[in-house]
Amino acid sequence: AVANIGVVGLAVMGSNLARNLASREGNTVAVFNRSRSKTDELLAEHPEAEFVPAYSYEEFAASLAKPRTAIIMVKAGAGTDAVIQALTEVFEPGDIIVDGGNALFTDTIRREKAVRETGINFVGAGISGGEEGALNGPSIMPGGPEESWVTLGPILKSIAAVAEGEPCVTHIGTDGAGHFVKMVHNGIEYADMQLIAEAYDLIRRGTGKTPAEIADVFAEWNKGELESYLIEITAEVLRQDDAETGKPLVDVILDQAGAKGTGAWTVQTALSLGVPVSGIAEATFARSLSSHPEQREAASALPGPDEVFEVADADAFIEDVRQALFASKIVAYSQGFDEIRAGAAEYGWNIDLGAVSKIWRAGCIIRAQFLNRIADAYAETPELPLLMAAPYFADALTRGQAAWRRVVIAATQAGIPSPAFSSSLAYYDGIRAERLPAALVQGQRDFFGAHTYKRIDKPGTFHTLWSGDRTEIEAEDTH
Ligand code: NBP
Repeated sequence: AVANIGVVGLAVMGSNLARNLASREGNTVAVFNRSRSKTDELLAEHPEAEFVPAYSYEEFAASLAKPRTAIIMVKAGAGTDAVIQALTEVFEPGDIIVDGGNALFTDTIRREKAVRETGINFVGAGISGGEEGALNGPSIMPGGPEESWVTLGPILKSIAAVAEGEPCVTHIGTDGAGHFVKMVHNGIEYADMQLIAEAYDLIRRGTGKTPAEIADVFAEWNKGELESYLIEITAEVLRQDDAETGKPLVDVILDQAGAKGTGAWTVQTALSLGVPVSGIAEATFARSLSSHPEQREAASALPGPDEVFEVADADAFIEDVRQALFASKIVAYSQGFDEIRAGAAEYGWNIDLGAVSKIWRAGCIIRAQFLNRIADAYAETPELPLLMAAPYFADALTRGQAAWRRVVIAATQAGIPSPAFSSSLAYYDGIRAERLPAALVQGQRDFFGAHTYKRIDKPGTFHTLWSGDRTEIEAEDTH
């Protein structure tokens, strides 16, 4: 037993993670893959790394020092269950099994409970950053039992991305907390990407600028408060020309966005928790809408506005769009953190929201300076009820709201879809409203279903006898 850490599953993510681990001082990495060929390929292609290859689960277990620690990087779902089953047969109490795949957090809760029965520790860890991150330093979101963190912490810290001297990994909470937070990270990523795409579309259609010219706009924005990896790569994509046609690449890419499901999970979970993540939901739906060519064809004859959209002052419009983008982004992140807060309350996780924002500063797709401001807000007020109401964000929204409204009005009048911009603004106006028409909805519910209502002027629960003499009675609370 010579290895201190093992990796099971040597496809692109697993082999890159194994190479990352092997490159760090003090690690000896055992590797195993179901089919032998991937293990042999990894060994042949990377003779510089000192791997300890295993060709059976028994050999793999024997090569690991105790407590044995293994990271699973296989296709999420049945593959993960099969590997967990096999490892629990060859591991012993006190050993640690880490699932680094993209598991649904409820599966992780289920697996943790089952593995715990054997005395083995099970840790579901969200790993973000794709292939490149796995190799050079991902953002890692581990859940699982606290005691596993003693062994696992130093290993994960050794391979994680580093932001301002701090490794992008922290113990998120017990059982499924890590995969939950990774899921919401991906949801926020959907919203951020959709917002950027809407900004590009509005600028292009409003000013007639070419994609390469808009790339310059994004590169400029990347120097300010919007600075982020996603803004940076947007400029790169917009600047790219297609080798075959000479056209901007963005004009030859089919406009149907794919998805692997984590955005949908984020929205489904938010619906169950009763958390309005409208920006993430609209971003997820926007991808679905784009991917129905037959419906888009059927709708293509429906009319839009008659006037041609052309802004009078391109520079002023671009600045408005920048402010609308920043304001909408604040809403998206605020909603995402609200979902994590609600998830933690529901599942009993003690999640440090400031620490979460810090481990997203490097290694993952939504990395940005902006996350420091989120960490500051939670450092100042750990029990912050709503992130966007914290001073830094409230200031930005106060500065940006007029521009935000102008952009949403312009988009609406021009018939340019901006679901994420406009839904974020609707959320902003809803959450800040002194009074909402929810009062009328309660009245309707009481009318047709005797669902009762509360009053603003006295405690208790009430029902109006709608089908009788319409007097009000005190009622049992059926909200
Ligand atoms: P894949 O998701 O393509 O999975 C392939 C691996 O799973 C192979 O090693 C395969 O072994 C193994 N496997 C399967 Br399939 N069924 C198995 C079973 N029943 N028993 C044992 N091994 C089994 O690999 P990936 O793209 O490297 O991703 C790995 C994980 O990381 C996934 O959960 C993914 O969602 C997650 N992730 C991926 C990315 C990314 O950018 N790709 C980013 C973040 C997270 P074989 O060689 O014998 O077929």
